[in-house]
Amino acid sequence: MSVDYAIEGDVAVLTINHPPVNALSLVVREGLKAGIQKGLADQNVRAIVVLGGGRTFIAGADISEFGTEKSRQGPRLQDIQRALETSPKPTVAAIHGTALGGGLEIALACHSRVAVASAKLGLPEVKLGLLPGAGGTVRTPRLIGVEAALSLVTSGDHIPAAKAHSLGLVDAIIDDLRSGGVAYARKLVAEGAPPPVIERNEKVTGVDPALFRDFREKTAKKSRGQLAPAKIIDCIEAACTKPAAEALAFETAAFQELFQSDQRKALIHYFFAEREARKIPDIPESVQPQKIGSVAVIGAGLMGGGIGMVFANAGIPVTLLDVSDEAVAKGRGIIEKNYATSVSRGSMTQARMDDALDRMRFVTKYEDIGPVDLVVEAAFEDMDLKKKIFTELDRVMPDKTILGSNTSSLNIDEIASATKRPDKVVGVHFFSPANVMKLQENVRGKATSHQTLADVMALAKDIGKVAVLAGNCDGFIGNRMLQYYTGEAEFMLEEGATPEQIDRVAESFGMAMGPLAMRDLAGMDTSVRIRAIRRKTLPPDERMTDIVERLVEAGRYGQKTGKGYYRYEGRTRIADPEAIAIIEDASRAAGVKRRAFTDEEVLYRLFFPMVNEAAKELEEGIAIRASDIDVVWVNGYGFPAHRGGPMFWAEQVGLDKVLDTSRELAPRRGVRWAPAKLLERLVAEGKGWSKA
Ligand code: 3H9
Repeated sequence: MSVDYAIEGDVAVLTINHPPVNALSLVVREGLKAGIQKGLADQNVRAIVVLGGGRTFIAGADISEFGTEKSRQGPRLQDIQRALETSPKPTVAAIHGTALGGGLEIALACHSRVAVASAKLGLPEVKLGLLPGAGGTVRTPRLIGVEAALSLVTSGDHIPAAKAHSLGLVDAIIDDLRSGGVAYARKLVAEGAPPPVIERNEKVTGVDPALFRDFREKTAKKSRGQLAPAKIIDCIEAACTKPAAEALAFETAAFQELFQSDQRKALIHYFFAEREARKIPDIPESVQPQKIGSVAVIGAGLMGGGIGMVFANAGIPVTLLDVSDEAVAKGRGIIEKNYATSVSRGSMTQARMDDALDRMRFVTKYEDIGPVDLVVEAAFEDMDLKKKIFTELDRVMPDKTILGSNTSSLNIDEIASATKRPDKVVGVHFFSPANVMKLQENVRGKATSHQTLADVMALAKDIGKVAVLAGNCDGFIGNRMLQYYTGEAEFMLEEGATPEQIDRVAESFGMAMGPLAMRDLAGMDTSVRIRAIRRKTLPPDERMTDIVERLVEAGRYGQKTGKGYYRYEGRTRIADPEAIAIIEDASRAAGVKRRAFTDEEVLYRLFFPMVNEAAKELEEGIAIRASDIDVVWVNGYGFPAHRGGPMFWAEQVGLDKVLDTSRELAPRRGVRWAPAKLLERLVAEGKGWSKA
């Protein structure tokens, strides 16, 4: 049975047993409805408690049922809510694990909510391009006030039980789920149940309209291009200006509208993509991940320090090694400064910062690291240096220790060859700043064992990262594609597009920052160094533009010199005719006739060549699935999740268009830009990536 019915004296306890997360699938909705009816009909029952069996309360509507026949069958969520809300016998939701989305909305329809201290509550629909469609926007402000409701629902955050209690979202914190829930139900029987949440109007009357205006402005900046946050604000405003029944109808209409949107489809694709990426088809079930409980990081610079913070923040003791006392002191100083900034911004408490720093140890000798489960090497991108480090690590570390490299492009097999344990060598590539960016791109060498892979894939969850497994090639999944993105931005500049047009198109598409503004931020002098190396290995039929080099020659290093592709006033970028003149000179020197670009052309040329390259990665098995590539780009490169990732988006636009662009560019760019065989086949067969 998906919902178990039991009697505890005079209280009916409905326990949802629908692993893994008790989502509100058809069977659960049917089970809840039947359970409530049974409780109401039973003369001896004076109250009803709803709780979740297994590890959680209810994770919300069953996302995998969305759009299917099952979602339209049986009782609706709202029917169950009405039964709970209008019940003459008090109803109580007893929460553990997570109460999310429709799950929390079920709880909001009960007379009271109680939770164990470890529980978390939230309305994360916004992250799926949706809004709470079962009264969440109408009941939440009635319970916790408009301001708190706006921030809870537009952020989609999961808040801990203690915070939920202080806001009034839950009425009490209990020690034991079942007995605590039953005891609270008896208290309501004795004292009388409070009125249904939907009838409590105090917190939604007389609300200043300026509150919504201000919140809209703030949210528009944060959630550029996303539909759901603005709709949520509309709904919460309606909850304050319309009678409850009308506000509920308004919410339903807004939910339906979002449900039909491409953003909802993209974000739900992304939700499953992230979970799918954890599954590595060839790892047998018998290989169970072993917990990584201690770590060392080689290199305490910007990258190594950031990686150290990731582990320390996750409660894992970490030893950082650098070459000298000075290097160690410098690294420690940067880490402390980063933490201090987090504390001053309020995103971390002083106590958490102290705890994290207590978990960090700094050393200068390999012998002083001591045995750890995993080492992450984060030294310069120099193969000889990395091989020396790995030989040292192989010597001092116990046999069981996994040796990981944070390299962003070097050959993992060659690194592994410096050790006697290639099965324990793996790429563990974090993105800068490591303590902020979510991606952990793990790279499999030819000898990396299943156990090693299982361990580093599982690690990601413990440290709050999103893991994707890549094969071993230059640049792995993400950076291999990036060359085509930034490369084509440069070619478009040379052909007549302006920096503002390229960045505007990328940013209005939803990229966190346009490719050229990004390079200005990172500093062009760094680019020039990397480009000089790349030029040496460039295939003979390829060329690179020299715009970056010309800008640097003119002292335009980017933001740090106040000018690059743009001129800067503070951090504000301003179009600069001087930069355009340099770009025009470059076009003339290259013999390229300048012309105007449409925004659509800019968009396609930015993303299609890299999607073509991604198709080659799929062909070669560098990426396991197209959706893994989406996860890499959303978490490592700021690709907008509401577009689903580059592969999902390209498929929506049409793979034939990707192919057309590749066919058009390849003769001018070189053989590496030629259309991927896989892409040609899929287009010829009218298929998408999933049929690859
Ligand atoms: C909603 O409620 C709309 C309402 O307003 C109603 C309007 C009318 N459905 O993440 P995990 C699967 S919208 C179906 O690895 P964790 C997941 O795919 C919903 N399946 O575990 C995975 O499957 P697999 C609002 C779901 O412990 C497995 O469960 N709710 C759902 O790291 C384990 O998941 C949300 O957005 C679901 N709702 O995290 C909550 N949820 O093993 C979405 C999970 O085959 N869920 N699955 O790969 C989550 O945030 C996390 O899953 C949760 C557990 C925190 C619950």
